[in-house]
Amino acid sequence: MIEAPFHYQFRLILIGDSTVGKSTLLKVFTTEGPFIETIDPTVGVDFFARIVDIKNNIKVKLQLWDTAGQEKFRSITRSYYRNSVGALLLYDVSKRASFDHLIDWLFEARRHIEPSGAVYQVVACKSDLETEREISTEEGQAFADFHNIKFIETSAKTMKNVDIAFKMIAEQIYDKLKAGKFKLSDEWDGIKVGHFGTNPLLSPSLTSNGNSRTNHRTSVASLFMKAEINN
Ligand SMILES: Nc1nc2c(ncn2[C@@H]2O[C@H](COP(=O)(O)OP(=O)(O)OP(=O)(O)O)[C@@H](O)[C@H]2O)c(=O)[nH]1
Ligand SMILES: [Mg+2]
Repeated sequence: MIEAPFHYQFRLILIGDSTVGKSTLLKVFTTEGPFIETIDPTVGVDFFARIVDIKNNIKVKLQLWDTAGQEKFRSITRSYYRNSVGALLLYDVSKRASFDHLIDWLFEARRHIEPSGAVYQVVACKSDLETEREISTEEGQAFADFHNIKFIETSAKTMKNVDIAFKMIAEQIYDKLKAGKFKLSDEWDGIKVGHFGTNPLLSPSLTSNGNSRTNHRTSVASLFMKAEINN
């Protein structure tokens, strides 16, 4: 299968307590399939991908690493931080503990993501659970403001802000890239120049055409083994 063209590939990692909704958000984002209520905790890490259109007609392939929130997988998931250019920090608006732990997730990511300079974004999940809500929008926003990172509230169930959440972090990374804040190299997987073959930052006249998009999800059995070997 020929892959649809894209200008850049960004590698992102999703972190947060178990059951906040990381895998569900990724499933509805990458398949645009309906929300299905399931209990299926991630084992180690899982991988998703989707091409999104962002500003300036730029197409970005998002490589999305879904980590297990359960403590017992922590040593495996840690090995996936290093090459990321962005991290999404997720909490469940109906679970106070998941919000309280966000600071630990932020420190954990800052400690392990190399090189530094990665973009962080807070994503509040399950905004449809209005009657069970324990964290207000204002409180979530205040946390993000304090740490100087962006905030968005989502629901995988209603699809509220799902696409926007991913485009938002992609645009922040793109803006930093444009501002010369990232140094691309073969040794770093955080940002890769894509199949258009030309760096649009060097060739501003390049515009995208068509509306092609790829969605795919890869089994991670082999990646999982690799993670164990790395540890
Ligand atoms: N009401 C509601 N429930 C959701 C939403 N997103 C996820 N859930 C439910 O929350 C539970 C946990 O979702 P997961 O996506 O498996 O959570 P996770 O963060 O991937 O958990 P780990 O893999 O253990 O780290 C499941 O029962 C989902 O159906 C949402 O937007 N609204
Ligand atoms: Mg999961």
